[in-house]
Amino acid sequence: MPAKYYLTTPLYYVNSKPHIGHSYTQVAADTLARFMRLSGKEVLFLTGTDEHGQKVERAALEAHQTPQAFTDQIVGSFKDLWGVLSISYDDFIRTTEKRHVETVQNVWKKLHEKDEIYKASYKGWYCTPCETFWSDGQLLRETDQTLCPDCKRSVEKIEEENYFLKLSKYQQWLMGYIRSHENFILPVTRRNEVLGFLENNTLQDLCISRPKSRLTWGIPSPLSDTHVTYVWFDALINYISACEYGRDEERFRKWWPADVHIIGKDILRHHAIYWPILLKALGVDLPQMIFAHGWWVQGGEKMSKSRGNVIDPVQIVKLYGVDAYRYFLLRETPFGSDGVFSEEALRLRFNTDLANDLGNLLHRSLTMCEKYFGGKIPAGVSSRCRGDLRKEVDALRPALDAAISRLAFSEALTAIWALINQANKFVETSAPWQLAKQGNTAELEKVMVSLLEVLRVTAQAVWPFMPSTGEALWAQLGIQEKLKASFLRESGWGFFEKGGKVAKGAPLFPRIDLKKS
Ligand code: ME8
Repeated sequence: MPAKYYLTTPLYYVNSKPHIGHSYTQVAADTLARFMRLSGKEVLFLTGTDEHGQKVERAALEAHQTPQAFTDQIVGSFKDLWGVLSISYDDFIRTTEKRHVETVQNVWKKLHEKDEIYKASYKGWYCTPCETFWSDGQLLRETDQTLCPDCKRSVEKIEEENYFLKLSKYQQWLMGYIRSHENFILPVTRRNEVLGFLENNTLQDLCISRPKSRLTWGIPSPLSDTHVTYVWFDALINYISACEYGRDEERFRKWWPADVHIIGKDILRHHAIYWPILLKALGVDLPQMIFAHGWWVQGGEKMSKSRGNVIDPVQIVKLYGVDAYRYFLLRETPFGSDGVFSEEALRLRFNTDLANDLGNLLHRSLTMCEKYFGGKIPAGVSSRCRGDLRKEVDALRPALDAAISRLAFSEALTAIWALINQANKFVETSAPWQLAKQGNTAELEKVMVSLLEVLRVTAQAVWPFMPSTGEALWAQLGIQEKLKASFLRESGWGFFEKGGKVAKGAPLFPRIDLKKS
């Protein structure tokens, strides 16, 4: 039985179309999923949409549509974009689906049976854009306005009868859990942030319902005819409803706990505080890891539709191609940090890393293979090639494993590019053109096969990040077997022992003329 790997993304609100920020989480999750599949694991990659709540209900109203018709339409734009970006998700869950609605209602009942829920009056504030409750002391006060401390927009005063989850009684337990599980919240700055918050604040119990008099677009509470489920309580449960919690014990045991929830740092509190406590109260294991990545910022602010500073990923992909876009997102900024999206920086990376380094290595190697060997890869040579390049190739896989296990995508790409650049230098230092002139065929063969081994391992290593590029490299090397198969070997070196025949194609990344664009 192969080991399993279960990873999730947030469920995105369907109040508007996706932008670069959403695509960032998807590309990272897709890369991780592909890497795990390449490593032989059985993967469940879950994504989807968060469709209930006040924000979506209002957006539907503004569009003069029913919430269901409105959400059906926006879900399409998410799925279309994931298609454009080659996102290989295994399951797409919508919080309006029957499987999810039933699970949420089941969780309500179980928590009630365990005496983890009670009813009380709620007096406080509500931020609709964030779908978050705030107490008096948490708000930002600016002249005559009362603002949400997260998004700095106006909040509404509310007083409602609601149901609450007993969050506060688990505060000490959660602090102990986070302290004793180093990798539970990553990166470490976010872990410290959560611990700092728990050390300096007393947790309030979590309101988990909204009265129907205020909101109808939600999952009905099985405990009351007059309440629907609070949208965050609804949405978080998707991570267990997708693997059939309470519906199919075997499937649930197979996949849960999740190996990683990938989220943006904006929703850290919900995932690192509410979610673990909800699971603890329910008697279900916690996920292995919650990774909160940074934001793409524009004009000093988080990129978001409501701030009007979004960039449409489709336009970028049209100009530069999907693989260059995916590469840029994961290479430019360490995954835990904020980044500034700039086309200028993308063009530079395109010409330098993709066209000059990778494109050139492929082109010159295959050209030489054609020129000196008529495109035939010399057989029986690979095992005789020793030296630095082989050492680098052997070291790449463990380096990638280490980086990817910490979701350090940029570090992983840096390691791959170190190998590519080493190979480019090797061409200069070994000067195959002189070996050819001297008639030193034995040495020329070794140089040639070494370069092709590097390209072969590069094809596999870049595939999770840039699937079409990995496959194009593979095809140009003339390899018949599936790209996946040999990545599992201890050392990939020796692949071309039997020889082969290259199939040089068009350049993968034709340089962009920076003066023209
Ligand atoms: O919060 N930079 O949905 P949402 C990087 N429905 N990532 C960004 C980003 C940016 N500028 N903007 C958005 C919700 N994201 C809830 C989640 S989960 C059970 C419920 C990404 O549509 C990032 O992953 O507001 C962030 O956490 C997510 O989109 C928020 O999406």
